Amino acid sequence: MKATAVANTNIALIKYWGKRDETLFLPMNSSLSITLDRFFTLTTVEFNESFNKDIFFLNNIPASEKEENKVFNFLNKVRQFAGTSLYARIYSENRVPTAAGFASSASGFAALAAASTRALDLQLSEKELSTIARQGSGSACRSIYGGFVEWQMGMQIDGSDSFAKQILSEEAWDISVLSVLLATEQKKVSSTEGMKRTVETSPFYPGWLSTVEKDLIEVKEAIRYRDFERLGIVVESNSMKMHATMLGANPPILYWQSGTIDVIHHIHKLRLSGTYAYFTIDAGPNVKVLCLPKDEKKVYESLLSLADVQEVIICHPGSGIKYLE
Ligand code: 2P0
Repeated sequence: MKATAVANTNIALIKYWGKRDETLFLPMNSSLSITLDRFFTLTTVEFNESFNKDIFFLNNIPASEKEENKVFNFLNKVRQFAGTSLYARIYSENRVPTAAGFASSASGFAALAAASTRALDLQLSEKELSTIARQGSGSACRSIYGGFVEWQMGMQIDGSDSFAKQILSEEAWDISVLSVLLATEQKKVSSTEGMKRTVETSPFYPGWLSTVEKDLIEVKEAIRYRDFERLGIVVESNSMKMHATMLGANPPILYWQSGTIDVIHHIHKLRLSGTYAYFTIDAGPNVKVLCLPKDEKKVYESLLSLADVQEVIICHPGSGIKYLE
């Protein structure tokens, strides 16, 4: 009763920000992401009658108590779903550099959901797997699939209709996602805490909710017609609106550093000079820049010339869950 799965991280083009149910990880709004090809988590899960407790190793060392709690809580949900009380050993390798500014929770819980359910021989559809992965970390439900992926928020109180689906495969449209790493990453408010505070205290949050569905429709149209400029405009605006809701929280949440703002201005300048590049920023100071593959080298080199930029990692659309035998 053992299985190994690999899941890639994803970057949201339309952001998930806020939960309507914290236990079930049900979002306040639908979101849309690209699964990337460069950063992933590889996880092996073994269930055995001889084990007398759960064990979780992360990157070859025993995980912290906080990490264990999140993982074991999730495993309890899988056990309940499967009707088993067997304990497990989990070995996980995160090939997501913390400094890269990608949440490893998306690839982490997608890989854990896939490996644990496969080890228990549950024959799940991707939709069912996505619904389960969501309950480890919201964004994980999108990493089940490759390419362009939409997480439909759903309406049901039990979350049965809140799962992701692929809207375009990774082969169907190649765009470049440049992950821009800035000099320092200060201790930050976790996404989970940040979204809770925003929903509860920001007067701008209703404004976010009233426009996100329109942004989602616009991005889907842009993807359908492979209209990169149309995509970029709405992606950048959606990310800015998410950060505006956080600035209105009490106490306010500001994830940006001065280097973040330098990259924003730099991208605007690139566009004025005729290069179509757009940015998006998650719950941290680092920036992701979208451009067409033909402009990738030029954008990459220009970003490296900025003082606070430490490294730029070029990604492209990647695949969904893979199982290793
Ligand atoms: C996203 N983020 O759509 C948004 C945009 C960060 C900013 O999903 O609480 O680790 O585990 O569901 O999924 C990061 O939050 O949060 C995230 P939980 P998660 O990608």
